[in-house]
Amino acid sequence: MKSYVFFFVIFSYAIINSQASSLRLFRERRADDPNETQKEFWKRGILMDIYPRSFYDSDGDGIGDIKGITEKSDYFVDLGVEMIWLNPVLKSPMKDFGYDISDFRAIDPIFGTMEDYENMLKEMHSKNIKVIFDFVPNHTSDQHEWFIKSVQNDPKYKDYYVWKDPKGYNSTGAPIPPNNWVSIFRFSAWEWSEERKQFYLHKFLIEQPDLNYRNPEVVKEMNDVIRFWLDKGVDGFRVDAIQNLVEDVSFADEPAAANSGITDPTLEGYYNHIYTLNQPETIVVVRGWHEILESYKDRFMTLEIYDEDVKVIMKFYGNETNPVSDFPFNFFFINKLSGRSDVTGTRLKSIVDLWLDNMPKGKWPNWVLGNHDRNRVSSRFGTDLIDALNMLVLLLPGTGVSYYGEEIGMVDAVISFEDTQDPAGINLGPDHYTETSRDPERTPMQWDDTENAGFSTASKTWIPVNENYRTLNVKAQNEASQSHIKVYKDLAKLRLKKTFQFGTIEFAVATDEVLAFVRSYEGSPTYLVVINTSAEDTTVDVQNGDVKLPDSATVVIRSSTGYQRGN
Ligand SMILES: *[C@@H]1O[C@H](CO)[C@@H](O)[C@H](O)[C@H]1NC(C)=O
Ligand SMILES: *[C@@H]1O[C@H](CO)[C@@H](O)[C@H](O)[C@H]1NC(C)=O
Ligand SMILES: *[C@@H]1O[C@H](CO)[C@@H](O)[C@H](O)[C@H]1NC(C)=O
Ligand SMILES: *[C@@H]1O[C@H](CO)[C@@H](O)[C@H](O)[C@H]1NC(C)=O
Ligand SMILES: CC(=O)N[C@H]1CO[C@H](CO)[C@@H](O)[C@@H]1O
Ligand SMILES: [Ca+2]
Ligand SMILES: [Ca+2]
Repeated sequence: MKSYVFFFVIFSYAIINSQASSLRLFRERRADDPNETQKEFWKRGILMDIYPRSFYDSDGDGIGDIKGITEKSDYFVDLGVEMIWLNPVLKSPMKDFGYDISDFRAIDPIFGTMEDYENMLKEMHSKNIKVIFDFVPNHTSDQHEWFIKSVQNDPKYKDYYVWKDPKGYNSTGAPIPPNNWVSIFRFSAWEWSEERKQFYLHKFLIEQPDLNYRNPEVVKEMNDVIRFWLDKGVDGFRVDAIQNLVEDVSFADEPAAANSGITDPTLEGYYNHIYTLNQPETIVVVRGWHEILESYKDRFMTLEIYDEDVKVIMKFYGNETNPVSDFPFNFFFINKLSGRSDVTGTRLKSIVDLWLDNMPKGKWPNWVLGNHDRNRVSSRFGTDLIDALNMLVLLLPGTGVSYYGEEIGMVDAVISFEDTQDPAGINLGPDHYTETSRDPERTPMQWDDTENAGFSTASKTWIPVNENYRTLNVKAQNEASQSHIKVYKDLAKLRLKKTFQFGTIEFAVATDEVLAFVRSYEGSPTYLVVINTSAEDTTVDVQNGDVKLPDSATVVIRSSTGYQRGN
């Protein structure tokens, strides 16, 4: 395959005429920070999503753990990553790998103990690394004490979950679910409880009953969980699956989606989820959580929320007087780019514009390329684009978000059905599991070329290590003269400069072949970022675009792949 070249150029102290036409932040110069250092840590750093099962196994049982993450704290320092977000490590029967929580205040023994967690916090904080906690409010495990008591109709807990009577009984006397809602993991979202003689709602697995946020007691319980972890010293929350939080009170059937192309009504994608997704009440609950955070010093909250409509997402920022979160994750690079051919300068620019033009005044953007639910960036867009896409998310104005392993360009592994662990894959059976299984992007971190990629000393890891680890690993890339990890580290350093922290963005060129943008900040060097999205050799005149540029410049970073024609 041919490779791409990505120039990254600095113009010494050049002042570029601002073409800013919009009044939005980042379209124009900011003068509100006399000390020129970000007050909020979450604006400064890179946020890295760490999948604890796969990061580092400290005790040789084949599963990554909290001590393992602590042992690797220097890795984050070396990379320049200042915030880590751990996927859930709480007590769980692990039907959905920690997203089914049976105790919101206890660490699962697979991952370690509360003491391990506290030690990790201490260690990370001593190295100026913030720890973001994964808060999973949409449901609990069916093994949670609240659910067990709810099934028994315990007066305190009976309305903690979403219970409904059957619509009726069929001719053989079996109860019929209250409506046609389906689970994200397929089939009815309602499960019958023989004991209580009612159905409960589960938007995910049967073992993950949905909490009832219309019950003020539930809201209070979850607020207490948030306070518990803030008191422990976590620096913030990434809140899981916000879109599923509250359901419409009508409990009406959902209509089929127009043009979904899906004909199987047991599948989630068949429906238009007008009664189960992003209901207006959700925002009220989320705002309540943010208020709790505000009563602590220096904490952060981001939301996992999916919606096609940018306006729906933007509501989750709130406004200057009524914040809802620090930012909802920006998944548009994920949702609007389905493969290599979608990655063009024009498309990338339109996605950046979509966010910046719709973001409420005074808010802070963020950029996400991948996470534990999405195929690896290399596998979606091509291994040659890794450096370019890391440049994009780390050098645009705002917080850059990375999934562990993207700094070395890890790729999806091929996992057999027998080795598959993810219920989202297993539920579809051996013929279709690859369509939804999230295991390929969750394989162990590739540290070096020793057994199990240096991840674990076990004879078998919880999912197989990607076979390419012998050549693709941290050690090899640190030793190479040029590599993805080296580019990543350089980018991490560069993004701390004033120009990237506070500067404006202007697009110099956006064509099918190239995206070039300029970051500038008065009194600081101006930078030009040029990303080659072409499949062929292309000549581009960056000075002929919309931004006036000086005649000479110096290359400060370029991609590790591709040709090296001069400086
Ligand atoms: C700038 O930083 C100094 C030292 O930290 C602090 O005392 C001062 O209040 C800051 N000024 C502003 C305007 O934030
Ligand atoms: C009644 O419902 C049960 C459980 O869903 C199902 O197994 C059975 O086939 C249904 N019977 C009829 C006659 O629809
Ligand atoms: C901010 O949001 C609150 C709550 O939605 C609303 O009442 C208020 O009018 C908004 N303020 C502005 C300036 O838009
Ligand atoms: C852009 O990438 C293509 C595809 O790999 C390559 O052929 C071309 O030489 C690159 N152009 C530049 C200017 O690096
Ligand atoms: C978007 C989404 O589904 N997020 C999470 C919500 O909870 C389920 C079940 O626990 C997880 O599997 C998802 O990753
Ligand atoms: Ca372990
Ligand atoms: Ca719900």
